[in-house]
Amino acid sequence: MKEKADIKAISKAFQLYGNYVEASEYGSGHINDTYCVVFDQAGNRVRYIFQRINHHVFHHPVALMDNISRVTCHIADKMPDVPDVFRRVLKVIPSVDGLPYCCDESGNFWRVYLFVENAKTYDAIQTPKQAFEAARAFGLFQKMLADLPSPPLHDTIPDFHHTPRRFHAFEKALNEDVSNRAQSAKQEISFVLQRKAITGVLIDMHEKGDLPLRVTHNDSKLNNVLLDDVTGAGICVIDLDTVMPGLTLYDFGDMVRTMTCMAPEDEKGLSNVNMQFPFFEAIVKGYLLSMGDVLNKNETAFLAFAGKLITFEIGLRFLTDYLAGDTYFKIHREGQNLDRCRRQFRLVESIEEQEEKMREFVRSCM
Ligand code: ADP
Ligand code: GN1
Ligand code: MG
Repeated sequence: MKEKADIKAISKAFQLYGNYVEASEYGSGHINDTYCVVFDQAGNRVRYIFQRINHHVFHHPVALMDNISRVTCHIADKMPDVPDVFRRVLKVIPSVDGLPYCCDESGNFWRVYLFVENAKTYDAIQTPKQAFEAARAFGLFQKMLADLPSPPLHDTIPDFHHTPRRFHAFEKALNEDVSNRAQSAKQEISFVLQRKAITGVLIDMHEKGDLPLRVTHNDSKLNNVLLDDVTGAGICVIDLDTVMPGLTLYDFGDMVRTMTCMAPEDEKGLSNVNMQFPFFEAIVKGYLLSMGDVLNKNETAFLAFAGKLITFEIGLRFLTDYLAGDTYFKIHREGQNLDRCRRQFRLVESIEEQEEKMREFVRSCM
């Protein structure tokens, strides 16, 4: 059991004005602990996001926060005259020591952001317009970071999207079968083994020089972008822990996974899980609107494939975690990681059924 956080005490370590009012757990992320924290500033209620960084997942929180400071300042510097700049990029609140984080007595790292008001994240996509906006926003995020000065960002999780290494981790978990669960996931295991050949495609192309490393988000799922409550515009990309050198196709792939199917990530009713073409068209259009003039021809030609691969990869990670006894992703009920895996794999099948048509659509946009 994780210890309960004394948010009021933590708040004293940050440059915050006014009086602490209350804190509540917030959001549905699988990794960090997020709180919405209210302060009273001379009669105004102001909200902040406090996050305890999961240091079992991110082993170097100081380097991670260095990345986030650089990335957020770089983007903010591009919008000097935009009045609502800090609704468009996360604003890190410094600690009283002037650092972008603080460390509590138990060795936990904390950070604080301004709360972006009048916008929200969605756990499941509802309309193609949302998909267009979210994809446009992730594309713009990549574009604004294309000229980030050296040195390269730290790798906060090495080999994060190295699918062959993810496959290897799966094989290890399967061989060890510590929770005796392999029996209950036979179909999913055979699904994975049949698709080993696709795991190396993007990495191999990168190694041959056909896909460049750029600054990418690497966790570009729908609920990591805030959509404006009034206009519906993709206003602010969040969850910047994995922003580091990567392939643009990783980001596009996770958009396909989370923005082309209205079923939630852990949907049990698999008949609801389909890749819906109008949503795919919307994310291609939104993403290319931002990044079309930056991408090389391979980065465009493999958009549909990337959707399949990254959906497969994340499903594989859920399956691995299920086999390993649910040690990585937060779960709220037993079997949730297996349900998550099944939903991703059903989506992979649906993409396989439509892949040629998806590729054709992308070609028509080039
Ligand atoms: P995790 O890494 O655990 O996924 P996130 O950084 O994605 O954590 O935050 C979890 C949720 O908190 C997000 O999905 C979003 O709803 C909300 N959130 C995060 N940062 C902000 C912010 N600055 N303003 C408003 N909401 C936020
Ligand atoms: C995690 O932090 P969150 O919930 O936005 C995970 C992603 C997975 C995603 C699946 C650091 O993202 O890689 O794709 O869950 N983040 C990390 O929903 O592992
Ligand atoms: Mg998140």
